[in-house]
Amino acid sequence: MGELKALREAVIKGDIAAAAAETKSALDGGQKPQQILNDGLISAMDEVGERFAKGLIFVPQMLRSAKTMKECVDLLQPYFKEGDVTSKGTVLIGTVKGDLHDIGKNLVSMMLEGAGFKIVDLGVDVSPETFVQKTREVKPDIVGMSALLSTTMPSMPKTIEALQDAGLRDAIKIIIGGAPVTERYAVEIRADAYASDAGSAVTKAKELIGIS
Ligand code: B12
Repeated sequence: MGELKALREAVIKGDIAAAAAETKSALDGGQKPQQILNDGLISAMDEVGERFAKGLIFVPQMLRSAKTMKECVDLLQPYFKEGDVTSKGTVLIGTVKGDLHDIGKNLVSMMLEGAGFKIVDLGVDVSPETFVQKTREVKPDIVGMSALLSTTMPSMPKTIEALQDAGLRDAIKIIIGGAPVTERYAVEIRADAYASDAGSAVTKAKELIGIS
């Protein structure tokens, strides 16, 4: 547990070298990757968010912590593969228009991939038009949308509407997530599912395509 405290602090400080070393040492010490992720990395980003909200740190520090987290997640990635990785279906995923946060989306993608889904990642700031165009092209089973800002959440219903107008809505399942997003919001905008974290995103995605 000592390593996780040190890892948390290194991520908050944005000290990439120290955080990578702590991640490796936690893995070598037998800590579960899921625990390192939740209690070390995600918990550190929550603290970073709180410090930012209080005006104690600013965007550059937040960005530095994000980069640090990414390096550590890369070290954990090989541990998140499930045994059977035959393709379970395709997920088209992106962070909605106006929103540049991608750590959560990338984690969800990584876990889904580890569980056997094929991922087509559209990146960040994805417009409803791009979601429509790529849905037409890729023909995914599931479309996933991420939003971290309350101001970009309305891009989700706009995207769903655009998919509906394009006649694509009935051929796909839609799952949404991101810190300000809720189950209730998912119901309100008629998404098919909501998940609060990457682990439950996998469970929900399997349910959506009937392989739970
Ligand atoms: C890192 C960070 C940044 C980085 C992002 C770097 C990157 N590459 O992503 C940078 C510095 C760029 C940034 C910028 C800004 N940020 Co910022 N940021 C954060 C911070 C600290 C952490 C986010 C994060 O990565 N969390 C860790 C991940 C693992 O968690 P997560 O994203 O929630 O994802 C999990 C779940 O939500 C879910 N999930 C996520 N996506 C999806 C998708 C699907 C389909 C599913 C099923 C599930 C799912 O699963 C994930 C894994 O478990 C948060 C604080 C916070 N606690 O959220 C603020 C925060 C989100 N930012 C905030 C703000 C205000 C901004 C800025 C406007 C600041 C500014 N003045 O410029 C800009 C906006 C830029 C833009 N247009 O997007 C506010 C938002 C307030 C609000 N409610 O709207 C927050 C909450 C900070 C705060 N407390 O004030 N930010």
